[in-house]
Amino acid sequence: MADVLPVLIAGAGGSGLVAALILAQSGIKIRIIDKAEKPHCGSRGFGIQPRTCELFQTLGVQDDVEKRATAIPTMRAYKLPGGTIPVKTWTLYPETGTWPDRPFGNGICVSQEELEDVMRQHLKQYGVVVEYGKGLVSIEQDADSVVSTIATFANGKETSEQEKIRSQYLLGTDGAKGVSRKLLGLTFQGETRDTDGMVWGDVEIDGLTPDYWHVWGNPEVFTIMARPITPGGKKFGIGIIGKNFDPTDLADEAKAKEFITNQTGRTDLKFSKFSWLSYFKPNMRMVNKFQEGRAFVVGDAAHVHSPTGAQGINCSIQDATNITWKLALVLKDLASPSILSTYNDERLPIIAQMLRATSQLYTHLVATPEEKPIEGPSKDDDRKSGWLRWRNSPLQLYGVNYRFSDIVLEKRDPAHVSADKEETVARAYAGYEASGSLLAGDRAPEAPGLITATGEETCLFKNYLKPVHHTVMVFASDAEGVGSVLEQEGKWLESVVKILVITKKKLGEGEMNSGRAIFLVDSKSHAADAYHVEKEALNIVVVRPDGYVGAVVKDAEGANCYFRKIFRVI
Ligand SMILES: Cc1cc2nc3c(=O)[nH]c(=O)nc-3n(C[C@H](O)[C@H](O)[C@H](O)COP(=O)(O)OP(=O)(O)OC[C@H]3O[C@@H](n4cnc5c(N)ncnc54)[C@H](O)[C@@H]3O)c2cc1C
Ligand SMILES: *[C@@H]1O[C@H](CO)[C@@H](O)[C@H](O)[C@H]1NC(C)=O
Ligand SMILES: *[C@@H]1O[C@H](CO)[C@@H](O)[C@H](O)[C@H]1NC(C)=O
Ligand SMILES: *[C@H]1O[C@H](CO)[C@@H](O)[C@H](O)[C@H]1NC(C)=O
Repeated sequence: MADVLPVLIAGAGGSGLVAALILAQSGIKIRIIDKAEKPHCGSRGFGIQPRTCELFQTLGVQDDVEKRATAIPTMRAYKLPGGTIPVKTWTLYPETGTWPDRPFGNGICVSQEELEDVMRQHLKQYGVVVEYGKGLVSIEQDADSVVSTIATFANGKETSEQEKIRSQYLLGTDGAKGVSRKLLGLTFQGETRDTDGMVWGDVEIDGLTPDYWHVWGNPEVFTIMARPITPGGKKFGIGIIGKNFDPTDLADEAKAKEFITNQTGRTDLKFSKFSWLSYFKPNMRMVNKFQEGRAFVVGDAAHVHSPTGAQGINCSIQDATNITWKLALVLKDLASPSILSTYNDERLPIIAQMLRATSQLYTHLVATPEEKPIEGPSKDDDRKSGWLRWRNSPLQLYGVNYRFSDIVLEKRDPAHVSADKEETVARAYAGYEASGSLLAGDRAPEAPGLITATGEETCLFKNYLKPVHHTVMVFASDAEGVGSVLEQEGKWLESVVKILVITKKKLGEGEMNSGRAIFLVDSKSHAADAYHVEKEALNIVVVRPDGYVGAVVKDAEGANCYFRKIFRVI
């Protein structure tokens, strides 16, 4: 198998690039191809959920993403006809603050073309370059490998030039229109709104202030939107969203401009050339399974949703983080290939529930006649959400959890573990917000205010929780507790398990007996609070590479017990 590539990634959109980056960071050799001859342009999926920002931070790309990001603009709707008198000004999301354990507030906007560029820049540091103009055309599998046939594409057409790539695993990240799903024989069921359609595009507009996300609506027919892309600039992302109205012919520059001018009455607006313009049919579909043999589908290749709720990128990136850490362990022969099936088990219920939530939002995207925009804020109006207000907190994805998963272990709070698996699966997406509990399977929260041995202040996401290793966090009140755990550290493979010892007070020099643990003082108690650590007790929280709590246990043997679920040998 020496000449066999470990992983081939087919498709270099958001999912493929994130998967590539995590695998590259894990030291796994990959190739990533894309049928397109050059990177796609267009803002497309521009809304990034705060949970995604957290994952970007652990990936080490968040600082670069932020440089190209803007805040989600305030929305403003105008009276028709006329189109200039504001009738309502509001925010898309109810203002959410930031907390020590949730450092990112309301999410950000970044054009997908920018986001993908950041990922490509980071990949380059690992010597990985996207191979453009190479499309997957067929897949054959045997027990040990996948053979993918790759065709060279030129001028948008498949040429007769082909290459066969043998790999141990294949990730199909080729998007909604990709072929991997079909080649693997997966079904793609759900709903298409046949009577509806949308047109999206990026264009410079003279005469429109970049201070708002502008909205003109004709109830029950369409909504026209213009979202400022660059602060203080002229570039806008425009959308024409129909309801029982399918604007197929409007994916044409002249027609789109004419329609917008006609319908908004804003004859004063001057449009320049569109840098991107595309027709889009609202689809809400998902595959029946995420894995076939040694091939996996990830991102839009596995599920497409209405753009409402901006879950596409967010969920795609979660898929990618989910499968990659497991693949990396298997390829290093540290975990059994059977762990790969948990990708399907863990993602399927979450995506199914997310689809239901975004479909519901979609229904509310175009205002109904009773929901005519009214002056000023009104609670009732917001609840109906007809005017693009997203109140559904699960959209922020904090609730996504794997409490139901067979590969998590909860030993601290067994009373809270529901014996009813169906019930826990049903809450995989919405979660347990406000239940005041933190159990194995939940999102691992952030904790700032940690002081290193050399006195620097630090936090978990930036420096410690990474997509390339498990993190064992040992919370102890005394040196004895710490010692009892660190005696076992030799069992946890250093390359894929990091150890943090988090104490209230600094331990003495002679009490820090470890060749590898990092000792941190929880100066403001944020870590103890976020992880629900009781003062006197020994608590061990194991965080998975994907940023979820794998285990909450009371002693080192508990941690061993968890690791036996993951690793071949411990
Ligand atoms: C108009 C529009 C607006 C959207 N708005 C939002 C939003 O606000 N928020 C949000 O989260 N999401 C939004 N989305 C969805 C978002 O763009 C997708 O969820 C996201 O791009 C999924 O990433 P992906 O990597 O799975 O797929 P894609 O980004 O589609 O990438 C797939 C890649 O695979 C390549 N490919 C295709 N076939 C092959 C092949 N045979 N071999 C090799 N490569 C292939 C393609 O060229 C492409 O580069 C929007 C999408 C559209 C179209
Ligand atoms: C991700 O979530 C944010 C909201 O938190 C949303 O605005 C954004 O559109 C989503 N992104 C995508 C690509 O769906
Ligand atoms: C714009 O309005 C004019 C005049 O009513 C009409 O002829 C034209 O078809 C309209 N264009 C579009 C794209 O709706
Ligand atoms: C899989 O892993 C990712 C990130 O590591 C996480 O965000 C996601 O929620 C996990 N689970 C599911 C079902 O996506």
